[in-house]
Amino acid sequence: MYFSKSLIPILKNNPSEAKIKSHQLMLRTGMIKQSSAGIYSWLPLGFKVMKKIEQIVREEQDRIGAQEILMPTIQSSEIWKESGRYEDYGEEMLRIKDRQNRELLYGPTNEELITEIFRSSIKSYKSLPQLMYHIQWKFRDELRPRFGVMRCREFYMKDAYSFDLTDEDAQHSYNKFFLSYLKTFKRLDLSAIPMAADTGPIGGNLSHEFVIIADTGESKVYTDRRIFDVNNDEVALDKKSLMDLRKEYNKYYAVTDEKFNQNEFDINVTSENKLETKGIEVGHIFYFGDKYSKPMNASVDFNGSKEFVKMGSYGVGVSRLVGAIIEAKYDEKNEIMKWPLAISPFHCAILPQINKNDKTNLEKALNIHEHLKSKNIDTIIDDTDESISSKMKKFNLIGVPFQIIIGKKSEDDLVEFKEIGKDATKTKIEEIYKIIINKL
Ligand code: 5CA
Repeated sequence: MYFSKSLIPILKNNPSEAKIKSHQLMLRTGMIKQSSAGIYSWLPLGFKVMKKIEQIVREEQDRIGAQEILMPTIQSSEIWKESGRYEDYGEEMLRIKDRQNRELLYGPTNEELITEIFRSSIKSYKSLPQLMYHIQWKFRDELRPRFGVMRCREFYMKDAYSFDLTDEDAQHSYNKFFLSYLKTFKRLDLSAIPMAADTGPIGGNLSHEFVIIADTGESKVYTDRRIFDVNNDEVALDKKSLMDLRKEYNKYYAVTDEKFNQNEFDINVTSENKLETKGIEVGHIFYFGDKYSKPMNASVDFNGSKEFVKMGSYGVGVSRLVGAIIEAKYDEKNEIMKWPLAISPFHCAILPQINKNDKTNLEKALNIHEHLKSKNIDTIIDDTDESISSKMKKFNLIGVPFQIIIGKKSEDDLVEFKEIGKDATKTKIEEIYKIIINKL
């Protein structure tokens, strides 16, 4: 792919309306473009990153046996009236009327719709548990949309739902998602801490937010520092039973603002382990029993009696994660974005110095590009006539992990090769292929 032919509208300076790093960088590198307040178009660079995140989220849902479906963005008000949330949800819900004057809404979440699907499809306890998820746009008419993709009105979310016969089975499903979230965030190279949280408009009395510590976060959190050691313990993730894993986390105080209690904090955490800070909520899981199944009459037959199913719901902010990863990984001092390799917009950038009358560098770049493409390495050639140093600056800002520089100093099969954030070294092209393939 040629940079000159791609839709990557880079801005010279940080846009003044953006207050936090991720918002600035996403606008500056042309990842997104605002369409109206809290609503964005995703341009190729941003869209690629989001799709890669989405795929990792999807794989980890599939791994625990959740079934992927796709529900619509537009829902009927009827089911929301059944659950009682049509009034409760208030002004955050975007309400629409069709030409027959029927009340519709743009879904802010999907508990009602999935319950409706469940009750009309599943009749026997023998079909439980049922775990379903979808990845779909949501709309919440936030009072103050801000910080770019962090608090939008339209945003992309993975939401999953579990249906079980008993409370105990439902807790097991909750724990499966708990573990699956830890694995998902680990693959994204993030340390997201599960914190006891308020359930808000979703309801229920058990809930965890998964929070990345960051100054620019909107959630205030209070925790025992030792919980970070649990999060970094790979063995715990792989070996512990689900219940043991939950217990491991439960040993340490970690709560969001609404659950905070100074007395409990003082009793449970020594002063050197206390951490009061801010974070970004990238996921949120809920257990709410029969809050929806009872009013909506979603039950199964169990040995002749009718049992309302026990439900939970599990969200990941897929579009928010793009911004959250920037907040966590951006190197402010050197203006370098360090995407984890698995989700970087390109694996490799080839930066040839373009001379008017001599096509040698460009041809060399093309040959390398063809070879990398044949190995499924996602590569872009910057064929513009900018100087090498400005090309390098640009690709540091975008955050492409490997860069091949074909400048004056390049001889036949020797070019400058650098990994982002490190110095360039003269390297044989064959050697470069090996290094990149090894790291992927
Ligand atoms: N139905 C439940 C779980 S599926 C639910 O909607 N949970 S939620 O309200 O907590 O949202 C899930 C995740 O979506 C949040 O953890 C957050 O990462 C993301 N999210 C929520 N609101 C916004 C918003 N306005 N902009 C961007 N992302 C958001």
